[in-house]
Amino acid sequence: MQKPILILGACGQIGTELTMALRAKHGSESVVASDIREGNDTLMESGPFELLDATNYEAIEDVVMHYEIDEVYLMAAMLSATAEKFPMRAWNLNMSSLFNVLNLAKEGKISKIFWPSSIAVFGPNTPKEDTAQSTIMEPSTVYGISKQSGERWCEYYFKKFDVDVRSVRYPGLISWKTMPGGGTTDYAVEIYHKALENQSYKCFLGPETKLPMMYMDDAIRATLNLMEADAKNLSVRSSYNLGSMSFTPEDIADSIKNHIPEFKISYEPDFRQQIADSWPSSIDDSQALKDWNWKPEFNLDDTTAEMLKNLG
Ligand code: AKB
Repeated sequence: MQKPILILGACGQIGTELTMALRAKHGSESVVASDIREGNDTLMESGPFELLDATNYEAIEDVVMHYEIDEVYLMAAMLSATAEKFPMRAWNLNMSSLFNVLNLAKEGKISKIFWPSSIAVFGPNTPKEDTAQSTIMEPSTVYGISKQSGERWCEYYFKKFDVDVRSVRYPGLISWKTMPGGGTTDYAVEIYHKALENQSYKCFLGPETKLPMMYMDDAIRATLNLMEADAKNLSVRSSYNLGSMSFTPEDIADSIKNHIPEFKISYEPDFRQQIADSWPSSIDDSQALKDWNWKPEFNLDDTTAEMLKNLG
């Protein structure tokens, strides 16, 4: 039987779907959702929920003890675009929440952690195409700096204290159930909403900005597979590169036009262009394939069909 799981940041874009997937797999009562705010009705009504601030160690510890939590998924974070506006708040949230769960594991109060990293750990000096698992990493964003530091700490806690922490570097994630908030790749979700509402979208990135992206179902499957993998097969304890598709705003617009021929895209790049320009265009995820058999299933056209069907 699955020992109880806690999700911190369960009401966000990834947290919502991850909670539902874990509840479907292990039973609702074994999966405690938590967030600093309430989430959608499906999430709130399908199992236990706690209002919880991921930066508050004692509050997390109380919930861990109360439910006898064994595994924690830390999904609370401030993403790239918002983090540029509030650097200290982003650093505080992203780092103190991570230390809280790492220290709970170090003290033997929980036994397994999932913590998401991001393609934002790479920077302008990183080779852009097929970016390798280990390469130049000089992130130029607040968010990227916090994720890269987080990766170092995860590996450190694994090596020094035998903490079973597992991580993937998510690319931009595309989903229809919950909106993303504060990311640079959010355009690839907004565009589907606007295509259905107005048949037009003004993109905050330029037409040729190619970024690694992934449909949410693939991201959830990757997360569950990594958490179930045999520990002895895992050679990376910082964070695994995770690849799927790469496309530009022009490509996604073309894919939408196959369904909505009158769709029009225009471009007005803002400060997020510089963030996107510092990130890779495509990812080499061969280590994830080798260690835990990672294979994506959705390409851009599959994603477009799913998004328009479910939002329409
Ligand atoms: C963001 O755009 O900040 C995130 C990410 C790539 O980690 N979606």
